[in-house]
Amino acid sequence: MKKVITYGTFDLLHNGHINILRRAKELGDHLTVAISTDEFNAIKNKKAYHSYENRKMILEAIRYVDEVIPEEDWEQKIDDVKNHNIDIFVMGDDWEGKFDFLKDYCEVVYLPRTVGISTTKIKKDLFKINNG
Ligand code: C2G
Repeated sequence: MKKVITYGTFDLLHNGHINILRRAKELGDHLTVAISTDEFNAIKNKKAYHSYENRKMILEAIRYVDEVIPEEDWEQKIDDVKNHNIDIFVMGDDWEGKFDFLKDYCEVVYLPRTVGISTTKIKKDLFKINNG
């Protein structure tokens, strides 16, 4: 069984998230998603609208996702790859090159981001709608 992993906050789920999850799953048979905890988001200077528990529940409902684990720090990826017997690590190409250290442990694949959508854009657009 070919196992894939990807990481992210996945807040305010949108088509860009679904596109990367679908393509990641298409690379193997099993997809693990490591979702940033609320505490790790604070380290990433991100404030998610949905709590970790709700983001986890939402991701677990997606057909492409087989397992959800917490992402608590920047240092856990090598252990995650080892402990979960991961064959392929996947991230959007806004992270191109940032995780090449994992090439010693698994295949590293950066996939093109979906253009025109982001959680930040959603928040900005909603602010404009609600504030004229
Ligand atoms: N993504 C995408 N297209 C978009 C928006 C996001 O392909 N329009 C991808 C990102 O490239 C990432 C994943 O969706 O691979 C999750 O995006 P975020 O929730 O923004 O995750 P991020 O804050 O980049 O956290 O250790 C890695 C970090 O946890 C990644």
